[in-house]
Amino acid sequence: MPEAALHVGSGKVRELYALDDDRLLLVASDRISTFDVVLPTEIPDKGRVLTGLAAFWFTRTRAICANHLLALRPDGRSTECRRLEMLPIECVVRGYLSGSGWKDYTATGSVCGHSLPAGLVESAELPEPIFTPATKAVTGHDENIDRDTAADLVGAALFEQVERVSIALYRFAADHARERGIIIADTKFEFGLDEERRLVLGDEALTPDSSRFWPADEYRPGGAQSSFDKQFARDYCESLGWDKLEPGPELPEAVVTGTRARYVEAFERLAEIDFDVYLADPEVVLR
Ligand code: Q0N
Repeated sequence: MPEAALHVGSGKVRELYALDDDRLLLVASDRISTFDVVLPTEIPDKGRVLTGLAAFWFTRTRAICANHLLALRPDGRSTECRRLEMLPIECVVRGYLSGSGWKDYTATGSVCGHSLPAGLVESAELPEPIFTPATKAVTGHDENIDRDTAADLVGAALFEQVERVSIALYRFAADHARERGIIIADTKFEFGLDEERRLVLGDEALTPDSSRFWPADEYRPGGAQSSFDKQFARDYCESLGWDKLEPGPELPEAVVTGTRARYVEAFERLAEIDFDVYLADPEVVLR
């Protein structure tokens, strides 16, 4: 916990503190959620894996879009960030048909105003990645919105820019990951504007918490896919017959160990850096 820093916000598994007028500290915990519920058992180093992976992507995507990362702290789970004026939309890109995208497609044949070919199956790869913005609904659940609604929220010019940049970021990361055996089915970006009103990528990007990661060698379109990172925890929770309401169940040691290994494996495959090397010197991901 940072000293002399005001807590300015929290997500389910991350905390945000003000360092000064211009800078925030984003701290990723080891908490894990399944079926939208945070479990009482932590996954050791999960926050470090996600922080390291986001910093890796921020470093490699700088030519596509500026980002808020200023510094990575020696604990490997905290990043100093530029304070931005955040846009009021969640910038989701989908390369595959899953989750609410699949649900909307089965109901209407389109997703956020993108009319898609008929006959697509669950988890099908889309002909092209699509930009499917959402808003944070009062319920805490994201709500898909159409292109006109999103353009009304941020302005037409900025909408065009976030759509183009989001798709470019997704293509870059999805291609990189696919070559290393991981399908990034979809991902969510959060952007803001700096003091010069330039577009800046914020939050945590291209991690398994902000994306759906699937093991490529198990990919079978026509149904739900297994999660690269959370499948052990999901399977265990399902085996209990838990009602998916608070509180979630404690995870046994074997599930914790297996889940930690999957997060570390995702980091090592994508960053091509030993996780122990990251722990010894987190700044390795910035080079
Ligand atoms: C901010 N959120 C959304 C972190 C993410 N660079 C920034 N400047 C100003 N505000 C924000 C950022 C960032 N990132 C982003 N809230 C404020 C969600 N939070 C939830 C808590 O963890």
